[in-house]
Amino acid sequence: MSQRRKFIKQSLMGSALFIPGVSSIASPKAELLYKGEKPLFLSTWNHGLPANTAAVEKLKSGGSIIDAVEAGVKDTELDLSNLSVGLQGLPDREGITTLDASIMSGDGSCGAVAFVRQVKHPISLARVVMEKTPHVLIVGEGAKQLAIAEGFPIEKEELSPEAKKAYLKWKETSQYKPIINIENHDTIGMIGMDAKGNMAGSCTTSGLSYKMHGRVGDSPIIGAGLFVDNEVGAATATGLGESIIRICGSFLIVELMRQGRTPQEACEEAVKRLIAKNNTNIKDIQAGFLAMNKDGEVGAFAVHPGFNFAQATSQNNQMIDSGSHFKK
Ligand code: SD4
Repeated sequence: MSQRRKFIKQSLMGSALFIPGVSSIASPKAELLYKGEKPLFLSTWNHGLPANTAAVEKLKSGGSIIDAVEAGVKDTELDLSNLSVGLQGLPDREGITTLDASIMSGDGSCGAVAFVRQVKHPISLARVVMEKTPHVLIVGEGAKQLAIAEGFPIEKEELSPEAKKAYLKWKETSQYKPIINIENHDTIGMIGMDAKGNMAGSCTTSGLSYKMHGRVGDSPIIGAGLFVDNEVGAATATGLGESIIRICGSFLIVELMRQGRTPQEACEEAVKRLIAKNNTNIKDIQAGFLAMNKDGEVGAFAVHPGFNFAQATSQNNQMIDSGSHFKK
């Protein structure tokens, strides 16, 4: 069986494992999912497919791996059907859409923005932070000032028709339930490697819908939503940011790979850790991780079923269902 077929046919179910508060789970059987060709891109959720295409195109046209991961998620930032990324994303509880993004290169350079308003491409602003400032993270009004100084257009602050409709509906009850489950997600995290083995990653989101004003999730936190190290590999995350920040999820995965775990084993260990540290309400929390190591081996795992991702080489681009801790 080809590596790719083996990857798709992955079996992740094993014997039962006890986690307090959780009845129906299975212990995963860690296995190497895929040994990829290079270049290689992994992106979260369905919109990862067009994002990967944009990233591969960028590399093919002579762009660097950082150019590629930026171009890839810029595609998602403009996707009007995605209510979790870009200015069309669902707003916070005050009705204001605020964006978070980060970008990182395998040499350790990184930049991020958080709590940004009126900027269509927060990922490009994160890249400006990385390349043109001595800082790593710039937030709020300061990020907007940077955008203006760098010539980014400042958009009118108004909700997209779909986001407005959803917000008005939410306001009927204004229930503050900060959960991300299998119906409520779509942040894009992308990790990639060029033919020479240089790695980079990007992550961009409008965050948790109806969050408190000023809330920042994992996506712009280097080590939580994204981490890349050319010597080892890369990881990115999606899901309830608070649960991911608590375990430094992406950094944890890269460090586990550094200690010899496969990307799949590392993702499974991170999910186990996340469940252990968030077990009081784990039924309501979805979180998923993607990882690749410098040999082009990949891994993916989530708390609950339903987490999928797109995997692309220069030859093909396909959706893959990740495994999960919980039985379907
Ligand atoms: C956050 N991790 O702000 C993001 C949300 C997310 O799919 O991943 N949505 O917590």
